[in-house]
Amino acid sequence: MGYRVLETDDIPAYLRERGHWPDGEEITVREVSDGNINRVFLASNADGTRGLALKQALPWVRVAGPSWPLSPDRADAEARAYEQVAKVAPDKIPAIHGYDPEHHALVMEDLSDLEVLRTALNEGAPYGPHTSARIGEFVAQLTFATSDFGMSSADRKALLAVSVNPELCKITEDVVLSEPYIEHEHNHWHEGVDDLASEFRADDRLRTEVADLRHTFMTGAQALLHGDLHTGSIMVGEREGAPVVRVFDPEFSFVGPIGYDLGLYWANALVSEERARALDTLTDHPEQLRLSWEAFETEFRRLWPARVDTFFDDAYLDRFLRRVWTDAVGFAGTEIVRRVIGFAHLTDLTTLPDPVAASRRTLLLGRELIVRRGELTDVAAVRALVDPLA
Ligand code: SR1
Ligand code: MG
Repeated sequence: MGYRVLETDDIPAYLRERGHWPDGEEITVREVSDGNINRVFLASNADGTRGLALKQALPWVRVAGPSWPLSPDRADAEARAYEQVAKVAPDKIPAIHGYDPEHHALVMEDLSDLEVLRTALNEGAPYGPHTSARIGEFVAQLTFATSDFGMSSADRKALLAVSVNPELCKITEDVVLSEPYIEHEHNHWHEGVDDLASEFRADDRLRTEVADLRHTFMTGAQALLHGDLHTGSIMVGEREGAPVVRVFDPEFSFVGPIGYDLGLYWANALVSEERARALDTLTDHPEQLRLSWEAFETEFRRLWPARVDTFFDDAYLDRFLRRVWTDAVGFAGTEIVRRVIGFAHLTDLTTLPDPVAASRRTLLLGRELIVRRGELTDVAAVRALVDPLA
């Protein structure tokens, strides 16, 4: 394996050795691994006044085990992404205390006073007053700074070179952007959507549109992305009476099309909407598209006058943002589809007493977003699509 995989009992000594914890103070550690890929531990002292999170990359996909090997170097991509975000949006990520490339381990702020956005939404909570606006700003701040608008041409080429993340990009190219549309052993689905899964695999128009989005993902090197910006990569809560939003887990980060980050957020909001409809609870989810897009666009336009290359004129900005929008709508569709008939499903749907009706609506919505993205030119058009599917 080439490096030490840390177990719960190893963490206290590891944190002390690396200077993250004072000698002599007791440490309690618990494993809280929840995502598909890595392990996460939380360490705290006896009275809870000190806490840290440690995330380590295993040499395989955690939920699949050694049968799905994956280089732990992905942790380097995550550490690099945090470094970039820290320059432009430090208030929207956890504080990073150190990265250990030898053990592929990140030590960072313990966010356990906050809640994973997906968990909160699944419990019927609202998004919180500024969550989607912060997410839109996050995407604008990170992507403007790392685009050809925010960096010199030479600096951008250097960023592109160090930010390649081939293994994790390949996972997205496979599990998000092709496997759900072909026969593949990774795919699984509820028998209640059997017919739709077959239809999607036989739908040539859908396949060509997904191929187009996939190629945009592979070639559209617009800016550094988070790369996996779903509601399980966002923590929300309150500190000192003020709302707090933190984005984490940027291990899929690479230089790609900006619409991918927005699209993932939108897709997960729209899946939450289907859950809410099934349970007859809050349905403020489609509104999150408007809130995040408006914040993204406002922030990107605010930053625009500082662009380093003024050959890009204001009319080009309008065109660029329209492209980002259309890409985002299409990528939202692909994220929705893969979460129902691909490898990694969402608890939003799987924990419903009867997931079939919501899953069917979700799949149909995903297909519409993909194939009709060119005509869905604003939030109202997407909203209008959500309702008639009821
Ligand atoms: C094999 S990894 C499956 C999914 O988990 C991650 O969170 C990404 O969303 C990836 O697509
Ligand atoms: Mg993740």
